[in-house]
Amino acid sequence: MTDGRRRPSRPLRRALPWLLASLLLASIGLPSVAGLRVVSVAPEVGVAHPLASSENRTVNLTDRPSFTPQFVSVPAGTSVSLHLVNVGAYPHTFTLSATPGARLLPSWTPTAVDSFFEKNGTLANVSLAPGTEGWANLTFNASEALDTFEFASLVPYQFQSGMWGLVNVTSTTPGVELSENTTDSLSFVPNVLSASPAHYPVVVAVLITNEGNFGHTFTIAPQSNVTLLPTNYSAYFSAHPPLVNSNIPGQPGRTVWANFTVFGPGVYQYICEISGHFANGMYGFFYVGVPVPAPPPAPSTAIVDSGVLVGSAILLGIAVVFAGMSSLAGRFPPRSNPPGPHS
Ligand SMILES: [Cu+2]
Repeated sequence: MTDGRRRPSRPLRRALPWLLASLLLASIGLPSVAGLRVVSVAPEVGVAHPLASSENRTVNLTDRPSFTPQFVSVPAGTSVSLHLVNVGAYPHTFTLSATPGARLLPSWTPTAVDSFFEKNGTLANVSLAPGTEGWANLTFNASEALDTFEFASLVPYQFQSGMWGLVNVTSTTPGVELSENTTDSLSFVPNVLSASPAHYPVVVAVLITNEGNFGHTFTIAPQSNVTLLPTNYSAYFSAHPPLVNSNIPGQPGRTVWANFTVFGPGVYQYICEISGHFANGMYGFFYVGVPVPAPPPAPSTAIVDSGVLVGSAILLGIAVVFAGMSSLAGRFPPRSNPPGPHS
């Protein structure tokens, strides 16, 4: 039996291609295992909460330079104290315009910004040395509902570098009230809204402020837990009319109320229908009566995450089984030869 003599060298040779193929499979599989992990919603900029009267808010003044949060909602008819914290190493100011709807232009020089406030007045003007804190106590009466007031830092060139924000005064209508902003960088700020209504249906009012020159829409899906794509939203909204489709005129400081009714809890996606805006990331999610997912974890220092490890372990296990099977295959007794002509 010549076959019998060769057999001992065969198992490894037979196993090798299986092993290589399995490793290849594993290498193809790893990225797809990683890809299966659901990426959470677009980068979280902020969470708007249902407004509560006399709620105090903290606004951080940073060296980026920026105000965080940049947009603050204050209900009309109440007093709100803004807790101002300079978290940076440079001085900053929180200087709030007294003129509703007025916008500072980024092209203005520091002198022009100063003279605007000198001429038109301020609702608050707090200078903060590095590491210090202060308060701005604000009261808006009912007639100021829907007004928007800009704040900025008067330290030269901080406003021009982006250190500004808006106080959005919302109405006192019952129900859930939220505020939202649209930007020329084609985004909703924040892109995550949340509310925990006590009952359904619930009337929701979103005060939308356009900070830029581009027009936008606030168009929200009527069904919860539907994820729209730039390629299918038109067809979707044709079949399922949006809860609301508000046009936000392209003018800095313009405000529009989007009022709609939500009939049950869930996650409702909203988008801008202006051509190309959704595809550029202009969308957000409204979490109604369900928890907002935790923001994506900070990048891990681990080289691979646990999901990838599990996936590769499974695929390597398959590789070992294949290798083992193929090496054993050679050890099974050969099928009995067909009877020879001489037997
Ligand atoms: Cu848009």
